[in-house]
Amino acid sequence: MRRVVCPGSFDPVTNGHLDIIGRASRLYDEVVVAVLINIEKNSLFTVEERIEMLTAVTKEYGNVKVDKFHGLLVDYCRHHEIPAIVKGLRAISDFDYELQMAQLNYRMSGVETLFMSTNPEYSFLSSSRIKEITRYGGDVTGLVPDLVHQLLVERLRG
Ligand code: COD
Repeated sequence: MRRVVCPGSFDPVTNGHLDIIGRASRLYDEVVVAVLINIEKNSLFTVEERIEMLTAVTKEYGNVKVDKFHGLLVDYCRHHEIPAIVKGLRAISDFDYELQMAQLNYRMSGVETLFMSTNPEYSFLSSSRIKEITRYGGDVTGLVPDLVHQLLVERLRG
């Protein structure tokens, strides 16, 4: 069975993330979406809330599993015998950061990283911008799944 991991913070999941997850799910038998547990980062949603959202919005793909991890991603991959990571690339700025991480991950473990170019419709999207726009009353319809939109409005505008 061919498996790949799609890691991230997903705070919250956007349509840009979903596009990469959906495309990966057509190439692999199973995609494991792995949410990083990062106690140093001030997150809007808890890891469990993010897992719930991801589980709901990836249900239709049929071969996507959602999990969490802490520590090094390659340790998670080794433990679960997943040979590859898939990442989306939005811009050159992503490339600089992602290339370094991909090379270090390969050096540490032999786990490969595959890059998928972002869908131009979502190339400007990030979870941080989505939170900022929602916080100040802007409309993010069409940029995040409807369920996420609703939860964002509840959390940020009370
Ligand atoms: N279009 C396409 N792809 C996108 C978009 C978009 N609009 N937005 C995000 N993505 C993709 C990117 O590939 C990104 O890598 C991924 O989705 C997740 O994005 P975020 O913002 O939710 O998550 P990040 O960037 O905070 O996640 C970073 C990781 C958790 C993957 C990374 O920090 C990690 O692996 N940490 C564990 C510690 C470790 O192993 N470090 C490496 C040492 S070399």
